[in-house]
Amino acid sequence: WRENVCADNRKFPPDFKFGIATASYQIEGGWDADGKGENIWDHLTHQTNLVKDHSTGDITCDSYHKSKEDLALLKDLGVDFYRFSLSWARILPTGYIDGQINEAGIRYYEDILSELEKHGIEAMVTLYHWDLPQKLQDDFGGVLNDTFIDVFANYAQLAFELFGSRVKYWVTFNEPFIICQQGYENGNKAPAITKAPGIDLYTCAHVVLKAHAKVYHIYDTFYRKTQKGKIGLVLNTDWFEPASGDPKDLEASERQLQFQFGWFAHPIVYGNYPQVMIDRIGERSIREGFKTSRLPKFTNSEIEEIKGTFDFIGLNHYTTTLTRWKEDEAIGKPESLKDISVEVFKNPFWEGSASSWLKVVPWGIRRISKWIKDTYKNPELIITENGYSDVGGIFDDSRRINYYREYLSNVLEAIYDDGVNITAYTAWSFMDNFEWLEGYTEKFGLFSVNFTDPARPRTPKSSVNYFKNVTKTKCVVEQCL
Ligand code: PNW
Repeated sequence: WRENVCADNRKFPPDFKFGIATASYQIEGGWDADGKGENIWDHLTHQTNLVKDHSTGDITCDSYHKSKEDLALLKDLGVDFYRFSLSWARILPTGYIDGQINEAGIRYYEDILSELEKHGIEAMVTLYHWDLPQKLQDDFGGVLNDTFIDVFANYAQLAFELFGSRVKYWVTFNEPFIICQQGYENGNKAPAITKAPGIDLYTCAHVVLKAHAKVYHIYDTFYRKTQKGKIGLVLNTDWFEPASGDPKDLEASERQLQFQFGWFAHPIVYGNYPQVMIDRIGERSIREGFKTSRLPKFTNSEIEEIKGTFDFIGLNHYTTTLTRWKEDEAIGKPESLKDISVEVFKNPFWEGSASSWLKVVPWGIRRISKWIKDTYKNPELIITENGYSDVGGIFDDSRRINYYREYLSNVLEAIYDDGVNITAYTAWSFMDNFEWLEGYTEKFGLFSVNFTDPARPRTPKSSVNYFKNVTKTKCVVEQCL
């Protein structure tokens, strides 16, 4: 079948784009350099023992001081675009627009954008990849408070003003599911507040969705015409494969997808949460003794405001999980997993990676893409992250090459055989970096970084050559050269 994939008509379309991704806290370092403010990840890594190897992002890849060098490597990779995020507290140290504006931070991003422009690489900029200014967390509880909406909108508008003429794609939030579910339910991400399971995560999502919509409209109304970019939201999900052909397992798979992807996709496409979430959370809340649903309600005008707020949907996809129907959980202390009530597990035969959750299941990316096409009226879909982790120190990373080849080949099938409107693909990640609570124990980079050397030298792994061939030939197998 590989020859097949290699045939001319199986190349990616001529206007299909390839990019590679990073996030500010994971690569920049310079955590307090030149006036940058503290953010919730600085706070978590300095004040808690939650990171596995007790590491921090204080220096990490030191990209704050090495961006010229990094941009040269990007140029050499041949990517069409670079996906990176802005460190909010580097631009606005307190998070507020009426606080101090940090010129050094602005210059840092301006330099990156001019280098990209010089090299003919487009910019995809994420406004929020999890590093909230700590002051906003302290002052009003961050994303749990409606105050966040205007504060975020002011920051976003500043970013449009400063950088928008050179940004082709804007992303408001990276993975609201993770922000809310891990930040406020299981404690796997900052601010790791787990006081109100089954409640806070839904409040968080409600605020994030309203903030997203507000910023979409600001861009749409004031900047789109002159800046000519696109703006969207990045959502993460596994493909959830039914464990059997039993209709109940199909129902479980669909419910799991609705509670994860639909939680955010349904509002931005149709204006409100998926009915299955409204029904199940509402009903359980009442039985638990709440007066109203733990899932907040949008007003009619909010529904109108949120509906249609995307030019593209970004998909971060890494792996697949099996789902099996199970009996609804007994009523007790609220918990979001009880709201879903689906059994999830992995096939033990699937190839693993350095991340316990990441199994190599290439056909999953084709199925999730098709599901999104069918469920959300065939939106423009951009794969904003996809990648494979190892433990580091592996330069001949044939497992990673295999992962990319097989996943990309399934993306081709999604495009040509299923008619999914996928316009771009982004590999995670440009270089090894700080993998959140896993610290430096899981490495996703195409470039290796030596974290024990103060100069943080970058070394290409074999996957760099592979990816170069892909960007050059738009084909996933070597024979296309
Ligand atoms: C993404 N999951 O998060 C993030 O956007 C990156 O910052 C991160 O480094 C990368 O994936 C690798 O983990 C994810 O549970 C978090 O399936 C969780 C999952 C997937 C992606």
